[in-house]
Amino acid sequence: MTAAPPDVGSARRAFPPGFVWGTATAAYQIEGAVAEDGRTPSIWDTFSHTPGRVDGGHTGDIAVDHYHRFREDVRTMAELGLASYRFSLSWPRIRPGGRGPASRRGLDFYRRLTDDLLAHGITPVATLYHWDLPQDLEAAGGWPERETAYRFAEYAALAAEALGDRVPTWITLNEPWCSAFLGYGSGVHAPGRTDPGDALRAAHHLNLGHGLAVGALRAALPASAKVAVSLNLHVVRPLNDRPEDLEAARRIDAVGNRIWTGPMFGGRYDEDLLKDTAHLVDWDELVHEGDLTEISRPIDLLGLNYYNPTVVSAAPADAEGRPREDGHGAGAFSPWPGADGVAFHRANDDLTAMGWPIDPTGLSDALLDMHRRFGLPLIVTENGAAFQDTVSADGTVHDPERTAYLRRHLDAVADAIEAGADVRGYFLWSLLDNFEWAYGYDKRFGIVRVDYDTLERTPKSSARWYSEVIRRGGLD
Ligand code: IFM
Repeated sequence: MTAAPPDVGSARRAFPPGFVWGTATAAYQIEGAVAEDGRTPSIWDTFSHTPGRVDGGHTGDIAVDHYHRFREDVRTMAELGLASYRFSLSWPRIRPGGRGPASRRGLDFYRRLTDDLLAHGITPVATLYHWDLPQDLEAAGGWPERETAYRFAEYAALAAEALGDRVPTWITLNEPWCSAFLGYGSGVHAPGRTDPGDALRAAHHLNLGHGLAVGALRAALPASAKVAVSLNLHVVRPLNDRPEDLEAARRIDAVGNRIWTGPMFGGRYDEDLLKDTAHLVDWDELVHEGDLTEISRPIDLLGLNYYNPTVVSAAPADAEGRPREDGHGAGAFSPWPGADGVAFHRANDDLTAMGWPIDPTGLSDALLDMHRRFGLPLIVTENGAAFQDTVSADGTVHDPERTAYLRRHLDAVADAIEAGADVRGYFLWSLLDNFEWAYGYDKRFGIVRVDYDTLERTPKSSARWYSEVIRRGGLD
């Protein structure tokens, strides 16, 4: 597939000049090669090898073998006309065991990858932490321990010193809500712990790690480098405007959103959040003097990952009948510490293969809300959908549902831009079908299909559609 010469501006709904079109992936989901070149296990290696944790017993051992096939993947991106590629660096590959010196062999992989991207005119965007904490650091207590934040900042410095000459945009954390609350609260993600106090401690140390890493990145990177964070801010909507439903929405907004944006952009944890969770954690002991200053170091861009809105109400008194579905796996333990009386509802019945309701208005609402509240340039660092793809007899994959999803969400981004939000780019999740965490390989988010027997890649019709959007600079 060869991309036609750019014809930017010819689209009926054109995006601003310079708008960055990209795709996104993450190391554990695609790389494989988990024991190669000195890489040590991460919490996801341990978790996926624990029976019963991941559907089908799937692991990231091979994933889609991007470690060995990255040149083919970069070539595909170039053929699609992508301007940028967001990938994550594997902490246990770059700093095996999470401590000590950087691994030259680990860094060399990312040097080869970024050199190849640049040679094809694709700008690399590196995420430092997409959930693969070195298992040795988990053994020492993991994110609920303060020390982990310091180790993270050291790793950030090592990565930036080695790759800062070729990576212009750095993202500290991807979706820290998932790391803290799915990893240590509901336990449906690695490391699979279920203690609400630990989940809150993890949240603060992820925030601290972010702030310390911003400092480390600024010290190591050229002044022109951009530093960002990717948050999966929840677009929280009350089911009704009953006061108790508004109160449910407030609680979820506090522990889903403001627990990150409060300290990062305001240098504080909001009083209502502290009150909701005071029975679970001693905040005075947890937050040391100077932490909030550290966490609120200015960043250049705010990344939003958006998939669906979160509709909530007060739970009915009869807890048996209370809907528990919140789109993150219905485990026995809640990923929402301090929000016990809250019930979750589907926004509608138009669902992706994840069971997530399709509602693009959430994306425009979130972008505008962030624009108004924080005034920072924004990027959509993830958006996309899993569907049950079928391969035709001639080997092609026609995925009109994914194309429709993408079209509607890009329209929503254009709406937000028109209404004044400063949105600089869109990174489609995901380039390739890949390891979808606790769901294993059955949920396919890629615009490029991967045959898991042969690892052969086939761009789906959505990839060709996206390529055309890029070529025209917008939507028709
Ligand atoms: O696959 C994940 C990604 O790793 C983080 N954001 C959501 C995606 C889809 O679940």
